Amino acid sequence: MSKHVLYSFRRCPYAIRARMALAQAEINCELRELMLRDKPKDMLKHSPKGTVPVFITQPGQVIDESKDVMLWALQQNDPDDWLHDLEISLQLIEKIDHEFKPLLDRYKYADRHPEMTDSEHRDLTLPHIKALNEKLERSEFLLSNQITLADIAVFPFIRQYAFVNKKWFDDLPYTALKKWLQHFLDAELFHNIMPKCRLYNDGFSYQFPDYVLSNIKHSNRAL
Ligand SMILES: N[C@@H](CCC(=O)N[C@@H](CS)C(=O)NCC(=O)O)C(=O)O
Repeated sequence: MSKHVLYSFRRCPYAIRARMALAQAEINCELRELMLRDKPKDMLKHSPKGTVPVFITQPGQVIDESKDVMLWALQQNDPDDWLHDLEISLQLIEKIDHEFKPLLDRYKYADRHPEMTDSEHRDLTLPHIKALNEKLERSEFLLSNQITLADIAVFPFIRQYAFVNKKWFDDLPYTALKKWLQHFLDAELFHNIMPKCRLYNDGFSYQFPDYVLSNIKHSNRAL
């Protein structure tokens, strides 16, 4: 392969955290935007499990877990030392990915889980939200006054959570968490990785992180 390749879906929180780490590390790659209902065949050939993000390094190593893409990127270049307190970051990410995320999905898609009411689903998420807020009352970011991998990995999920019902979220008494979320929503890094993209399956890809559009003229090409 002539350059690194990233298969991504703009709104996916896992893909957002991967793009933020790749941009922070100034890793250049070809970004291939997809729709989850129409995944590129060449992505599935490399990663049959069919989740995004999928990152393929220039020598051809397939990295198809968002946390691993973040780690790979920051191990190449970590200008602001996001990898400090790595063990604690990884523990928090584990908790968010495996405990909070399933509850977030149930809250977001409560109609698919009629065994409980919307507000009962939402109530189950609150201990996690409260715990994050308590951390952020102690320091500016989740682990300290410096950004770590944990902040970048967790932020896209809290963003998703907040926007399920923004009015309700804004009325929560968790001021520290809301301030932290706003910090990342306003960050240049976040804005830089969120442009709307045309689809790889329609023949387009982008130079990342600059988002220069290139027309690749063919879709589903073999890598
Ligand atoms: N553990 C994976 C999870 C990635 C994931 O589940 N991504 C979602 C999109 S947000 C996905 O690709 N789902 C597959 C589908 O809906 O077909 C990671 O961290 O990369």
